[in-house]
Amino acid sequence: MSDLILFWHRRDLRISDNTGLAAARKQSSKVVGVFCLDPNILERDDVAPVRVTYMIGCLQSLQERYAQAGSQLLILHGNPTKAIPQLAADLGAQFVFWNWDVEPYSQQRDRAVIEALKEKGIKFLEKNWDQLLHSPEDIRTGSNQPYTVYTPFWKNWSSKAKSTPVEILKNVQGLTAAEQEIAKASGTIELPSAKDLGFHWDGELVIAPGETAVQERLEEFCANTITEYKEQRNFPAVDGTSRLSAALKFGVIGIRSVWQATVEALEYSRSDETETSIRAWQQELAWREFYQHAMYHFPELAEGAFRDPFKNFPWENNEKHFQAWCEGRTGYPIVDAAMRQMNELGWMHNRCRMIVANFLTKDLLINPQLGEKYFMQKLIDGDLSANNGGWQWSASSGMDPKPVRIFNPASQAQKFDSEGEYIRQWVSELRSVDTEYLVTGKISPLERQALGYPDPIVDHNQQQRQFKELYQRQKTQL
Ligand code: FAD
Ligand code: FO1
Repeated sequence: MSDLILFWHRRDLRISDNTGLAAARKQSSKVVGVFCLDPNILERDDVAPVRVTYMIGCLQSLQERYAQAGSQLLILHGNPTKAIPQLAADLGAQFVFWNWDVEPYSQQRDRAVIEALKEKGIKFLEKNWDQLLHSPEDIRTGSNQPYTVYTPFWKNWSSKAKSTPVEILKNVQGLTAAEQEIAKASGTIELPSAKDLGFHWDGELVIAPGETAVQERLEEFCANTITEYKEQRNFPAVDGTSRLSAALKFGVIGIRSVWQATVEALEYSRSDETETSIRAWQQELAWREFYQHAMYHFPELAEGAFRDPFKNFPWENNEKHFQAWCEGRTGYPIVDAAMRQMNELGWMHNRCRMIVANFLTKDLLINPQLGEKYFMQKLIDGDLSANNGGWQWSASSGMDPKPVRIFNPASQAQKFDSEGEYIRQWVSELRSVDTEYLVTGKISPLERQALGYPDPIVDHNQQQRQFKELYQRQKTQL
């Protein structure tokens, strides 16, 4: 057995500020990376081509980073519970290190890998958290329970000291030529393209793959946009948010580095407004952790509604309505603009995610799980915990104490796209409509017909009443 440590990357596609990787380097001067293309994930029907395209781009860049550091990133394609222990055994690795994740599938996969490693007498790193500033075990209520409400979670989470970034991988030894042959015989392959894997995305990516692009984006965001985040974050026509979500999902940047950037921005801040804005952005990072902790402690969230009234809710699930929603042809301009943005860009503004999710559940009376899945099929940042959290929040089926929240699409557009800029950008057939009618959606049937834009598929007021009635009925049946 050599002093080789195999480092298994999954959603930490970087060599800088990676706690598990830094621990491996501390223990040995010979560290080799591996990523396993996993059919259990890639063959699911909720994987977005844009997301895999971004992931493969990040892996390409990660291979270059490993080469610069003196080592290699190996690629496997197969079930990781077999392929990872086999490769480690064939290479005579002493240890396999990886960073822990919160998702139910990851728990099951990692336990199986641990069993196989134990059988082969290969050691592993115990539960190392890297993608979170605080592990799910560390943030608990006074009575030692996981939080189910965000505000007290935030109070506790934000009061705790945060770690600073760990050292980048450097001056490390990789495999010898002979060992590379062994790795090949053990199943390592050249990195395929996303297309080779059956994922076609020819559109742009909202963020370029790889560590350098994310670091630049973060720097730029903290130097300019963050100071007005609180004001600007709700306007979908404004580029007022970081667009770092895909990088955070795949760990292309370390969360400690992101946090440190906010701390430095706070040090430079010269006004209460700026400080409030930076804190508002920090709160979004805390939402990310809140939902990940929730998924870790309550994996049943992934299966459906958390609150009882929504467990057997009589959703209408009208297929035509669902299709119209997916395609951005509901006849509600703000909803359609948002859906078209996601279909074309693989990303949607947060305000619009809330609007369309609310519309699907409370106006179309469609099961939020259908919308949740559609989002996963389209988003570059599609992430089980954040997506499920966002959908459960919007459907009022989650942990949120406020029972029923109804959004009026017209008032949302009046408030957040008052000039109709966003709607015009994404619903081009409505470009010539007067702003007042565009935003409120009060466009006559004749004009709609002339412009090739559909009539509203439902009546908001009527649907809202129906939703409330159904909800009351569900509550009284409990
Ligand atoms: P910024 O405003 O710059 O926020 C910074 C980071 O904080 C984000 O990159 C993200 O990592 C995190 N964050 C921000 N808001 C939230 C939130 N509400 N919940 C959890 N984390 C948050 N986010 C995803 O990353 N993946 C998803 O699949 C996803 N699905 C969503 C579905 C619905 C129905 C809703 C309402 C929200 C969803 N979100 C999801 C949260 C949020 O919309 C996106 O994180 C955000 O729009 C990404 O843009 P940004 O990076 O510019 O965000
Ligand atoms: N992780 C992997 O280890 N192998 C993959 O092939 C893989 C594909 C993938 C595709 C879409 C996506 O959103 C994530 C993907 N991931 C992949 C990362 C995944 O989030 C983590 O492996 C989780 O730990 C799984 O629970």
